[in-house]
Amino acid sequence: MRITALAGGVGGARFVRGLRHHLDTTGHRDAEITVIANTGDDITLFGLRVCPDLDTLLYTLGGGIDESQGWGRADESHAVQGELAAYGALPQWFALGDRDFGTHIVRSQWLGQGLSLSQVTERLAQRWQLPERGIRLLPMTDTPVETHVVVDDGEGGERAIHFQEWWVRHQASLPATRFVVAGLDAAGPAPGVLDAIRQADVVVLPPSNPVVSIGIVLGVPGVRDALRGTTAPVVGVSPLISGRPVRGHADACLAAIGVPSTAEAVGGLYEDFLDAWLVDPADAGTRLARARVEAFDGPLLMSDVEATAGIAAHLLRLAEPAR
Ligand code: GDP
Ligand code: FO1
Ligand code: CA
Repeated sequence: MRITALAGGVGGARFVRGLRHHLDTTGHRDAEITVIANTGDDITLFGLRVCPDLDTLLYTLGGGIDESQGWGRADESHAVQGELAAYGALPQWFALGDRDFGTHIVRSQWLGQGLSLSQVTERLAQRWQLPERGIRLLPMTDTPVETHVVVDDGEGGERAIHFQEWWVRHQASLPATRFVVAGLDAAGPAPGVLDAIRQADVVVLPPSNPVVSIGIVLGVPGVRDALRGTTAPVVGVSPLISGRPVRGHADACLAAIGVPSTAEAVGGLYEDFLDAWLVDPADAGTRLARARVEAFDGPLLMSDVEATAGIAAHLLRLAEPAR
């Protein structure tokens, strides 16, 4: 079985880890998961290319994640960041740990040698033994793209800031009027991305941020058409419960694009290709025009790997009738 997932960072990574666990414990070790990751979060800091969602996927699926934080490395130290601060090097609002720095240094070195982001990601994934675990990690595109947030400057004008500055430094508290993804129009899908959607047996949408994770992947030219055209059922998990994100600021992102913060409205963003939508029991009243909606038989929370595997199992069952 070939399963393709579109993913952001923490929500996407935790879901794929649970999906892998479900497959491995139900006699489907040979099932292959291809993850198409958002790269709109990427940023160049201190001359190094940082890819937060790809790294969260690498560390979570490879066993090196800081579990409580959800991003960054376990057993992390911050000596380099301390040195940078002593020199007054900016920015200081983005926490980069020493182990994590290793990833950014080697990635930047390989990109500088002319490797594509896909090739670099393949090398990083080997270190984390993703292929051995039946997981292929693809960036959505090899073209550098960066999500920017247009915010009110408080004097009747607008300015655009990098998504990370809005999310991390300002905690999404500056009212956003829109998102602009620099480079996306001219970006092509990375090698393997469209085939992974077209040739999948099931396409899954983890409970990733609908605007700045899944929404960005959908903006890569060709991706949305591939989802509309694939013969595979496309099934998704709501990232909202009772109108609130489980973590992060998806509500602020939805407000910026004029979409209500509800499981129903988020499912509606995918209506042109979605076949089934899994929601929390609190959102059992959700209705979508085309997609089948089911409520999970417990809280839709990825509280641990076992609980997440249960959510993944339910989602795969939703894909079955159409398969
Ligand atoms: P990010 O890139 O690190 O922000 O991660 P993603 O975009 O992959 O996922 C973020 C989304 O995951 C947020 O909108 C959360 O509401 C959602 N999320 C996180 N944990 C859970 C959970 O346990 N259950 C559900 N249903 N959604 C979750
Ligand atoms: N998130 C934060 O809230 N604060 C940070 O300082 C921070 C640093 C960071 C460093 C590397 C990395 O891979 C991720 C990091 N994140 C941090 C998480 C991440 O940037 C955001 O949560 C997501 O990009 C939002 O989708
Ligand atoms: Ca992200």
